[in-house]
Amino acid sequence: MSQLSLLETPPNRDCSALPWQHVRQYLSLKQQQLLQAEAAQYPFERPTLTAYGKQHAIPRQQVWFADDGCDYLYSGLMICAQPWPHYLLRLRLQLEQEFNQPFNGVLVNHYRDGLDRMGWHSDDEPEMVAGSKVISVSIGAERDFDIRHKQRAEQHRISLASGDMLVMHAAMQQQWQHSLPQRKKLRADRLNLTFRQLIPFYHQR
Ligand SMILES: O=C(O)CCC(=O)C(=O)O
Repeated sequence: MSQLSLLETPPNRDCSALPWQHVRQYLSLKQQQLLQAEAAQYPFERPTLTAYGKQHAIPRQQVWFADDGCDYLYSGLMICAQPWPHYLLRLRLQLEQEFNQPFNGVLVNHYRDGLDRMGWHSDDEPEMVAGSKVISVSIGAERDFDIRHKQRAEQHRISLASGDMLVMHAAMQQQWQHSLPQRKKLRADRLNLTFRQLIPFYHQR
């Protein structure tokens, strides 16, 4: 555990000033079931990354669904866009109405159990539209989601349960990093969908 204060609900401060919002139970049970069943057919991969001269497969499975021209350079890897599956497309349309923002890509991460994880990062790739929100939706096992400030010693923990949504405003990616820590005893799996707005054909320009 780091020396930083880990705050479930930050006491004595105006939470509305934080650039994220946790919306519990945003998805209906039916939506969760339909998306979970659909995900059984998603073409998940575990791409290999090179770190400190060593190659290793990422500690989770992932797939990127997006419009034509919205390939994504993520952690140094070019991920080609797959066509939108039915229920994911329906959720995209729902979110576009809700937030009045286009979401032309979604990264789906599948954490097979508590050993699967994601390290500290910000969703700040140059092909993402400046000022756009990233919407995260979780299905399956409840997992901790950690957020730390890039400059000051401030850290928060949110517990994301099945059906929850996390709205990440643009300032979150500029000033904060996030991660999904390992939970060694957890046996259940979890899906996370992050809907993003990319500049189309960014990598073909
Ligand atoms: O699984 C999560 O909740 C985190 C996903 C994430 O950080 C990302 O897709 O960039």
